[in-house]
Amino acid sequence: MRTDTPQPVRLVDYKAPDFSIPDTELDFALAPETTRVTARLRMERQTAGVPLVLMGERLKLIRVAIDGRALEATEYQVTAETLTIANVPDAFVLETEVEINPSDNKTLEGLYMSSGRYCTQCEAEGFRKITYFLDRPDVLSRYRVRVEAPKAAFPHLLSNGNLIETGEAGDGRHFARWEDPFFKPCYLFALVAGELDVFEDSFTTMSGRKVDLRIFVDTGMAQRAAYAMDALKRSMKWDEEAYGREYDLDLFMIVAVRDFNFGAMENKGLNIFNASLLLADPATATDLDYERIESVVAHEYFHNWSGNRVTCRDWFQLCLKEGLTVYRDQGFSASQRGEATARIKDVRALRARQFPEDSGPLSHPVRPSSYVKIDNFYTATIYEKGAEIVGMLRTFVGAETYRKALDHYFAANDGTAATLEDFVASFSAVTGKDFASWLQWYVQAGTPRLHIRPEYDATAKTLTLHLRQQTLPTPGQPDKIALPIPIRFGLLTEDGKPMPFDGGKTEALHVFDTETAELVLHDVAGAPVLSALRHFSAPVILTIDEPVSHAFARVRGDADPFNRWEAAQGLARGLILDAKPDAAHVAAFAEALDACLNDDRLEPAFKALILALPTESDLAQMMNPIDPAFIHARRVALKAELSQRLSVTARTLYDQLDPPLTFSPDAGAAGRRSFRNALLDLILAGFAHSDDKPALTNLAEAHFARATNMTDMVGAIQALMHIQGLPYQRALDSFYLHFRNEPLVIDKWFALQAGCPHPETLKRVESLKTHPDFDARTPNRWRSLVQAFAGNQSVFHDPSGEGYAFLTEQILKVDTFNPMTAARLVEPLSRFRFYSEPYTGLMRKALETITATPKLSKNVAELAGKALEG
Ligand code: B3K
Ligand code: ZN
Repeated sequence: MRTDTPQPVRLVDYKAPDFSIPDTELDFALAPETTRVTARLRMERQTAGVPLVLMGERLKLIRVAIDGRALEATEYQVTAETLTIANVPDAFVLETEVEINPSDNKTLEGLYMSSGRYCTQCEAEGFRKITYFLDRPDVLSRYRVRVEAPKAAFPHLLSNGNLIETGEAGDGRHFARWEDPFFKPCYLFALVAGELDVFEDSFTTMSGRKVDLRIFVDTGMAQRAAYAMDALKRSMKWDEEAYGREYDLDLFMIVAVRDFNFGAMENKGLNIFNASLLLADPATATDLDYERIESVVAHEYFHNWSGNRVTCRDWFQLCLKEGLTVYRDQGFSASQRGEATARIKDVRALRARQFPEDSGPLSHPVRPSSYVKIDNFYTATIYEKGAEIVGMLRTFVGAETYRKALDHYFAANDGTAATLEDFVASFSAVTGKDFASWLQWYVQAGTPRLHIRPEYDATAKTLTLHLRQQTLPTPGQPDKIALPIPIRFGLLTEDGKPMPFDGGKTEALHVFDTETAELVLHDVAGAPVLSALRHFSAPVILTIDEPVSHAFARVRGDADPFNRWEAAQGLARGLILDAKPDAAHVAAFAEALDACLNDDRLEPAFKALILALPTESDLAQMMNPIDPAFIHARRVALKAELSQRLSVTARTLYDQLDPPLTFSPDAGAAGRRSFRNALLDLILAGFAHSDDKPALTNLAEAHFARATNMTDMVGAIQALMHIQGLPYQRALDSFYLHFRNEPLVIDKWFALQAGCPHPETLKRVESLKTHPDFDARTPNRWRSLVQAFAGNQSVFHDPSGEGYAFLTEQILKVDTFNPMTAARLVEPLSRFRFYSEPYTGLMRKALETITATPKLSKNVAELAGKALEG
């Protein structure tokens, strides 16, 4: 076990900065191993009598001067993480010159090289790897940047803001000067230099200003940026209409890079993207890729206001920008792709990632109170639960008031580093109400459980809803309080028709904010079916005391499509987790699905969603202790049974859905493809019990052979997973041969195999790690194998423990050079206490192996340590 446990940073210790830096001038003389960075910082003292302490890591200090006077070595002190100057005036210019080595920087933080280009990643604390600075988000500065590099190899020299000047610098070198007129924290600084192709367009803002839009990509790939550009223009328009937010510079640039620790980054005027979230064409990108590109392009663009113009006072307020921006991008996606399906997908993601996090040892509030490495807190809780809180506030105040509150927030905090209190205060300002209880959603960790017991009184024609909420203790928070839970609800008859209440209402909203309460509804003509938490109006775990027939009624006809889907998921969960489910219920469930599949009023995208059974990790959350093998076997069995019962419908609909000749990435066409692939998967799920296996094999192979886009290819390979053996292998080999020069597609090839829920996968993954195309130093490639494997429940949780050993080995390997990426994969081991034996003991052992490793990074040590503490 490590003994040098690093001290956590605590929210209660927050102190405003001792110095401000109104102006920052940076000069980069780029060289792969010896880049020189000269910084001239105009600084002003804010606290009397304190030394100047700047952050800096992995920097070779060449010189330091104050107001033009070079300091003697005795006048300053350098440690591995700081530069301290004991005596500085109240206002001065600090000049430092440092040397850094971008080509040796495999952490992919600070300035590093990717495919022969320079690029940067500064959020959260990467700027300190570029130069000495007050690397904290509440130090806002105006940047002027000069970049110089050899012209032939680095024709494009990019940074934030507006391009002021370019010119020759002698010896085949050239330079560019950039100026960003907006004050920004250093985490939004960016620089890119290299050879790139550019896809150009423009956008005219609502006030008539023309903005040049440029997306820079690998040479030869410009056309693959067309969809991202289209998404960008739609995002710009939507943000003007939905939030009144206009873009503020004359130029907006995006650069796609291959080596990136996560999805994308919102640097002011110069977003940097992981190429996997930017490049798309039908042959190489799936519909899911298109959907993600659209949402991430929007997300990073929306940050220009929620994050850049109004930034965070400290990293504890991270969800101020992330939760709000996720909420904004979800609104955009819903507007482009349909409210109901977008909501279902968002909730599915919330449940898959945030709910488990919030019930395990890594549970933390949306505003954490302490951290060791802030990189570990870019979590589903901060992003997705943070977005849910914004959504609840909007549900509570209504759309119009929400818009006023947001207008108020942006106006009141523009150009500042704000807090969650500032955000919530805007709701008070426009409503005159107190929002203190809502702030508790940011402070209290854990997913509230909401229980409803409906009680009908036939004489009084009333329905009483007995409400109860409870949040279980989480690490460091043993006692919980009641939170305001907005419950949107309606009533139905047993055959799924709306049933009015309270003088003719069909839907109402109740904010439940005590531990227990009773809500009485009047004028209820007969015993109703309750449809509660419509549109998933709060991020809680809902249980209703009701007969199973009520869930069937909701599947048949709930006016709220979310609850229709939700009811089907609930029924499926019950049927899977019950070792001997009632045969009549299985038959009724199949019939209910059959009716949905044949209902022409429902969108194909919705049908695909209702057909997808809850995932194994979703089911695991309902089982105590978790037995992954049981869950897998039961889920396979139910799917096989549904395949058999729905075979005629599935085959008829599949045949009717022949793909059109031309490809369109729009939501309608994508929905039809996803439905057709879901039907194929359902048909093939009956393979093991089929008496015509050759026919099913032909069907899947034909789907593969005729696929004209990546979505159908992936759909075919997934269908072939039910068959395994030669047909599966032939498809994989042909896929590899066809795409071997397309790194993003080869990532999919690795991920598909690692995600295959077949026991053979364990062996396959072991051999893939020695495949010539596997490279642990490229995060995309590493994740495609390791993350996909760790998410493959039945295989990862092999009772031999080999899956855990594989993950442990990979985490430790990557931790030696890229701790941020390695730490992201500790989570699958963290919930070991919830599993049955032998899993629980083997997972604990894997964590102990990790924590016992010498020279473990702070990132991995923090998470593995917390997981073991429980
Ligand atoms: N703000 C970045 C995430 C930075 C992660 C740093 N470890 C992208 C985003 O959420 O928009
Ligand atoms: Zn973000």
